[in-house]
Amino acid sequence: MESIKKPLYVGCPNLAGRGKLKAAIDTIFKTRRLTNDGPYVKEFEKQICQFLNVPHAIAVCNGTVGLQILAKALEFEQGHKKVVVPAFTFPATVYAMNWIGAQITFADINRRSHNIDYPGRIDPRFSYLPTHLWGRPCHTWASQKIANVSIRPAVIFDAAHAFGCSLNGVKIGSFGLGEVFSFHATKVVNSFEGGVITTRFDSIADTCRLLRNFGFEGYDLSTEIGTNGKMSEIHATMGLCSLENYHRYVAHNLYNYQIYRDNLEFVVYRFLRHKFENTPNYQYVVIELNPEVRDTVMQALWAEKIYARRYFYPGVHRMALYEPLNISMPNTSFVAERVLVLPNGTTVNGKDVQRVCRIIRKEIEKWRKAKASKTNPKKAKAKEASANG
Ligand code: T4K
Repeated sequence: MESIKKPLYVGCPNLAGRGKLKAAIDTIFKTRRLTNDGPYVKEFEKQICQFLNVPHAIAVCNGTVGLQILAKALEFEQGHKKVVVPAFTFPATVYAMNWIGAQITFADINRRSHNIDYPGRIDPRFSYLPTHLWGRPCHTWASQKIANVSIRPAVIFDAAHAFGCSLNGVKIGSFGLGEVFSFHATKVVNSFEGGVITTRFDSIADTCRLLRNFGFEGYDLSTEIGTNGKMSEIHATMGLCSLENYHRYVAHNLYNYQIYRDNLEFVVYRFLRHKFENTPNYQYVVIELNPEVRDTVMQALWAEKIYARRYFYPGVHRMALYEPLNISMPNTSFVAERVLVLPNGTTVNGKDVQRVCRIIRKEIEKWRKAKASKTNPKKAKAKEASANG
């Protein structure tokens, strides 16, 4: 029976800990401590440090502002540096850099990893901001040992998708000069809205804390042109409830991912796999389809209220701001024409996944048959006749 159509979304929020959240709201009402580095934010930061095994976590109002603060702390906006960003990412990666006045240089991605390749020798005139797309680590970038804070060119990571993921046993969060996670509603851990900057370096953490709060040192003296990037107490409370349930969320995601993989791996153009040893969070289930059929599959899913997404079509270099530059990113275009992200998370169960897979398989089968009958109509007819007995 496929008549009851429960809508399925990519990124429907994982929710848990309602009782705890209510109790925390009572405390917040009692103490009237709503924001400005309050006790829930401090506790959230402490737990993130423990979870990611990183010495500094600076909670912020969202991932985009987190990227701006971290890049500003490293002076990416100074004219002498250009920042290299992937063309295939959520626009926030790139816009955050533009917003602070950094000069953008797009890099194309690798078709297999969907991340930007390490160029072998990095150019001292640039800073670099790779994204760990879909939570899959930027392997070689992250493996570069950065021993001290004065190392340039600066490499920081957009880790918005990668909370809890690791590379060769090291949790993402301590690579490069710093990394930024998103706790947006759609992420594996959410704080309604929110994000966190993590770094191994004391001086970077200190500057980020200053920039997060208008540059204030103490009550009166502001020493940096900062912004308001603070996380509120209620957001931190939600983050704590989410974090407590992280392993349950990931187990649920993994269960669904395996059903997707069993049903689709040999049907679709490509099923993006995660390396189990990199402790993925499985929040994003990503397939690639032949461009002739990708949008047809998506439409068939949407007709059944299954809101699969073409993230991050058509690539940031094709967004209105950059379109006139006519930049060619062949791998980004190749992948953007094929990718479809499928619903996952705690609101999606195994039966839902089976339903999604059935629709995808059916549409692909239809497309293959139509194609075969176009190229060799006689053979296709004979095949159909023998299949029908
Ligand atoms: N870097 C990367 C690589 C990122 O992917 C992102 C954010 C960032 C940086 C920036 O981090 P933040 O500043 O956001 O912390 C969504 C999110 O808004 C965005 O945070 C996220 N990436 C991006 C991948 O996805 P949309 O415009 O696609 O979201 P939307 O509203 O269509 O939501 C997706 C689906 O989730 C909907 O179909 C319904 C469901 N949903 C969504 C929300 C917000 C719910 O069921 N409930 C909800 O409250 O951008």
